[in-house]
Amino acid sequence: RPRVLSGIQPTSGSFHLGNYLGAVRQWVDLQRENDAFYMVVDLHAITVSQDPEALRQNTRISAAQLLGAGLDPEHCTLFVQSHVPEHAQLAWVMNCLTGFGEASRMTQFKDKSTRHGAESTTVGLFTYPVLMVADVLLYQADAVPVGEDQRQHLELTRDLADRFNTRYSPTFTVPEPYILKETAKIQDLQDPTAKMSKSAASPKGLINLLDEPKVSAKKFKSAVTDTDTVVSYDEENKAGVSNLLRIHSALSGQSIEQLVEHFEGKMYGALKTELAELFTEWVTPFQVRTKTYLDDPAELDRVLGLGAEKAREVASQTLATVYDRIGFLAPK
Ligand code: AQP
Repeated sequence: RPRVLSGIQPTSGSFHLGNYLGAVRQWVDLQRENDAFYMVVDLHAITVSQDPEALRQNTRISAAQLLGAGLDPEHCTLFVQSHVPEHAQLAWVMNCLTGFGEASRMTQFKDKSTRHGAESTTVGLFTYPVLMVADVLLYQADAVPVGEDQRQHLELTRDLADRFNTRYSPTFTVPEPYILKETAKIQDLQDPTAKMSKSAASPKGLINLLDEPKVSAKKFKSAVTDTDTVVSYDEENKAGVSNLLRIHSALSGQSIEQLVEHFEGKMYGALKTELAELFTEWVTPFQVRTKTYLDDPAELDRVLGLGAEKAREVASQTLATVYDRIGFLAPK
């Protein structure tokens, strides 16, 4: 079976709708037909400053949301990145194969370091993409389900896998991105030219999955659109409406064409109201399921413990091969 791997940061407790539609939903769909490894990437989270207690709690909340979204530990391996030390170990090796200029071209680093300012930009944030390279290559993943914002990091992953394979000998599977066009980039509801992100300029643009559904419904209803009145799909001139249509389509399963027909003669308000209802219908049971896992921390820890064990079996083998290929003396 093909291998898939992906991860999500435990940085803010609640996942947002972009995380879910862009990534997590695909993880759920892929878990049955693939050998799937999914993780909460706490090593990535500390590239920006984290409160220790909040990080621990958010790691649990993240794992609970993944289970609430439909990951089934019987069908996938779910674990916490720091439970598998090989991630940090392979990242060091990969750091030593990455050009400084090559790493400097990562646009997400440029964006984030500008946002944080030079003083609070860490070297960890700079090498974050290389840690991601290690995450993927450790598991010999064939496909990596992520949102569009991760495409460049996956290109780097492919380049470094090739480089290692050429310099030493074929060792790593060169992975393919798995990015679904329709949901690759969910936009901010207040600024539809920007991607929905936890570091949004205005909290009104961000749909948090663990917020009261009423709060999110209100945000959908006050989403920024345009001065036209016809519901139609046009990413360039009607970015807001197009974003709402894509979210609707993802949640309802109807195609954009069907939706445009359905909203013919209706105003933007009808689209927003329907979307708020659809979201509430989906998110309410999601929240209930997430809460059951959060209320049973012993079970959650058991699932994560088993996941880490399964992950280490694969990761330790890859790392041993890598150490051997690069010429590290084996300990006796
Ligand atoms: N707006 C989005 N549309 C589609 N996919 C998205 N992803 C994130 N935002 C969108 C995808 O979600 C997965 C997890 O990403 P992450 O761990 O980087 O989560 P995050 O830090 O919460 O992402 P943000 O909100 O974008 O935060 P910033 O900008 O502060 O880092 C990934 O597969 C990602 O592509």
